[in-house]
Amino acid sequence: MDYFLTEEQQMIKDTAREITEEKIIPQRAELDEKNEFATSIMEDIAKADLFSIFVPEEYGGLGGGCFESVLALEELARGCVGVATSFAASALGIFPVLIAGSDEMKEKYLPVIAEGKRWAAFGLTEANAGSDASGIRTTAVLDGDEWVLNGTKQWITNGGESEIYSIIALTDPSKGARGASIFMVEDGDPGFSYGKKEDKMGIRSSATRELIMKDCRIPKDRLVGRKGTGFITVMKTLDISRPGIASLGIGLAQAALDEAVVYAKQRVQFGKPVIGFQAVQHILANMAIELEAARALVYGAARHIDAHPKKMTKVSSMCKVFATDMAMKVTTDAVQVLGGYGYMKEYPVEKMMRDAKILQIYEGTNQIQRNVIGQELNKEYA
Ligand code: COS
Repeated sequence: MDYFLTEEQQMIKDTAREITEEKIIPQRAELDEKNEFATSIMEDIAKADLFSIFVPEEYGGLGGGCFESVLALEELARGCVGVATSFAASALGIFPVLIAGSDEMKEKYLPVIAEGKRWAAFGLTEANAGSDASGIRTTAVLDGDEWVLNGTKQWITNGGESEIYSIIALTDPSKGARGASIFMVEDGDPGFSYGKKEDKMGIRSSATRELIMKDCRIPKDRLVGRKGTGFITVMKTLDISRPGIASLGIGLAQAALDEAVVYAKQRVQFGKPVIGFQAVQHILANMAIELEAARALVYGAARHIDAHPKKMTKVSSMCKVFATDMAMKVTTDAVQVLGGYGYMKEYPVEKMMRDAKILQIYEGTNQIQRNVIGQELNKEYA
């Protein structure tokens, strides 16, 4: 379908697709097998200037919006959701600065993020605080001119690979969510270290590690925005980033559909290519319908968010749920179309199915998204 992209938007899409075809697809199976972070591909993405998409022009970026980011992410995810996740996680890590940081903080971090030479990461989740984001236990106490952070963050995408981390910590534990604040912690800060790299089902070319803060001391001015406003900034951050996860779903599903159609045209059974059988055609047709419906919703949501940044919560969650549930189904169907071959590592669809699962879990499970949508509907009809 024609989504009437501008010349610049088409250029972003084409640039990302070129990286997918030339760099990601040839390496993805090996990176997956070895559980290896795609450092050189991240460098290629930086050279192509894609890290700068969402950074305002005054800080050296392209000044694009949610829609432009979605276009790039979709194309990268066609190649590998692990790589696209690493790219997306850098944006997630720096969104708090964009949303609530001072001019000085923006000046310090945004140009280096736009260049793509340093990556960011987002430290919210803890062992006992996943869906219940306000249940975090990490604390930050002011001691003279420094904040002292203590706590452990779990399953942090880009952990150990990034140099810049936005960390959510309690500055007033008695106030729960209203006592949370965000801090920028940097690789090499005293008392800051990493846990072991996790061994995951999918997105294995992305790195997931613990972040450990033991009397981690950082300068006073690394507090993002005002003390006690961290939870709201976290919620806004997730609102902006969730369409990105949705777009990983559409890129991944597109790749799975492509594989399934090509295979179905080649595979001969009962004397003809299996695409000639209605049973297979219907599976493919449903994959295509659901994918295009998801793409239309994700693009529409991203454009809505760019136009109405104060009204993004519901559409953001809606597109995340719809596109990622779709990706799980479409990748599973692709394995079904390829049959025994689909189950083998020799073909890429088994990896696609493994990669799809995390999309329904991270950046807020799809059950949490439905809670958010329900709460928003409740407010709308009050
Ligand atoms: N934008 C701005 N503010 C928001 C907001 C949003 N989207 N959502 C909530 N808030 C505000 C509320 O208005 C409330 O403010 P006040 O304290 O001033 O009233 C505050 O944030 C707390 O909101 P709420 O009471 O709804 O918080 P809950 O603890 O009930 O949590 C959910 C709500 C479940 C939605 C939240 O915990 C969540 O998103 N969890 C999933 C987290 C996640 O995505 N984890 C994945 C790891 S991070 S990659």
